[in-house]
Amino acid sequence: MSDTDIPAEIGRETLLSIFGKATRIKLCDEKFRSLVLAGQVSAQYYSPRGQEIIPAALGTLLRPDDQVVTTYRGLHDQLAKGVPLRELWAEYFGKATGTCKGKGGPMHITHPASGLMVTTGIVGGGLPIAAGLALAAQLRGTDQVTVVNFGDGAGNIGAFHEACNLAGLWRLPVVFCCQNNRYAEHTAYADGTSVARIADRAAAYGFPGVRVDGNDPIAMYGAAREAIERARSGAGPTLLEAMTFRFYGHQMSDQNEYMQPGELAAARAADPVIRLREYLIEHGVPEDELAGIESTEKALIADAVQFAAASPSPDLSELTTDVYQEALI
Ligand SMILES: Cc1ncc(C[n+]2csc(CCOP(=O)(O)OP(=O)(O)O)c2C)c(N)n1
Ligand SMILES: [Mg+2]
Repeated sequence: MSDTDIPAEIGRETLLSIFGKATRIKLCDEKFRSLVLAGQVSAQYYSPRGQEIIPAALGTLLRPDDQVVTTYRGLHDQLAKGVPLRELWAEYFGKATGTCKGKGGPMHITHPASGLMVTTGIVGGGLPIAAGLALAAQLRGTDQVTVVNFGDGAGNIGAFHEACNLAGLWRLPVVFCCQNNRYAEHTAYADGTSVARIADRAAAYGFPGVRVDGNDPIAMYGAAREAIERARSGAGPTLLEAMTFRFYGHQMSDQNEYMQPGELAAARAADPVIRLREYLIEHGVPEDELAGIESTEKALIADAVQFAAASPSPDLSELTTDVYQEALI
């Protein structure tokens, strides 16, 4: 086969860009988990391993001035939106050189310069914030798009429904991206959700809902492109339900005993990053080119980890800064 077999609607360069972003996410996740397990970093960490393709596809479509909101399971979304590696790692380490001067940590990454507006630990809390960001863009008359990522469990939170209602009413330029990894903490999707598809809920709010295989880069890219174009053109929101799986449970202490036998092994055997690598090779991309992307990413990550480790912790005097607007104190 040759790269001419890669479907024209995505093309070689876009697929390689998705591979590059997914590789960065996978390698950062592997590095962070190994540092936590070795006791070298102490942090509350929720691995997005297995969910890489969703933000990697979105990230190739979004402009730098578009906006993203994510959750505690957000490393993949932050990296794919382009948060710089050094500042991101420093924030994960709680260092003064981090995106939030070390005062946010992994659960609160914010980097407006790259459009990563909020990371929140409040399940469902990101959706009304994203609706507000989209409303602000609409009022300013820009064509910026806001994407909010959240889990399947968040689809059962009141804030989801309130945000969808207002976004539908005001035709806000927002994409609601539900990363359905089939579990909310230890509760299986069907044990907590009244509908077979979260995407079906969009109909109640008057805009399209689409379920897509979030681990398939070509399908995910196509669905994301349509949703982003809809928002950018002023035609309003989309609820994108991207099906996926998380490889390391809810959090790092998870024993995964609540899952169906064989479910986790099957998901890991279908690793979307490995599958994309194999697809690219089968379609004529030289393995050397992919290995080159991987070794470049490894070197950049090693540099960022070193930078973060060598950076100072925030000074005690920082404790009360950035809490209130200075002029109001
Ligand atoms: C409002 C609120 N309720 C409960 C929690 C505790 N909690 C943290 S993560 C989580 C599960 C959310 O699952 P899902 O939305 O599917 O996201 P995932 O962790 O699978 O990415 C819960 C219940 C919380 N952080 N916030
Ligand atoms: Mg979930």
